[in-house]
Amino acid sequence: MISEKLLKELNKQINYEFYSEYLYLAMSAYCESLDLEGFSNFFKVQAEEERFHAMKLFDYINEMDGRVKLFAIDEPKTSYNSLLDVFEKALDHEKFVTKRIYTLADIANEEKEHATISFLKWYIDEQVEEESSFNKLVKRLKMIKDDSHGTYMLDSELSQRTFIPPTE
Ligand code: OFO
Repeated sequence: MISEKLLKELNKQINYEFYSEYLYLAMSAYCESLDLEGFSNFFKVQAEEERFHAMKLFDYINEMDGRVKLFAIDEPKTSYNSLLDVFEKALDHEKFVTKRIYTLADIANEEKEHATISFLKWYIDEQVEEESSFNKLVKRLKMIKDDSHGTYMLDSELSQRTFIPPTE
């Protein structure tokens, strides 16, 4: 059984993950508005990943005999100044989520809640990957700047991304 304090934060995290799904769908729609289908695809797949993160928490709370609470999802930002702006905002968002996961891990540690400490390890590792992936794309977009050829090359690369549900 998870403590009330930890349960409250885990439920809040479900909301943050669904918000992330929404935010990345908004970013996908922005890229679509620029006719950049590869970038749009990248964010659609990212949104699917976020849904997976939310549902993994949902299932964990149920498994631990806790009560899942779903809160209203905030409206995501829908307009951006450029592709670089989108990716910089996405990277900032991932840094925020990493801090949230660390807060959860701190509470689980304080409460010596070993099952949740073990469960959160997956999210800690996942955040390393998420930040790294956005960081690399921010750097590439800075190199590309206004070069349309470079933009279309990256668009074509990102069109190949598919959602593969993690097995563990
Ligand atoms: Fe759920 O990792 Fe991104 O936000």
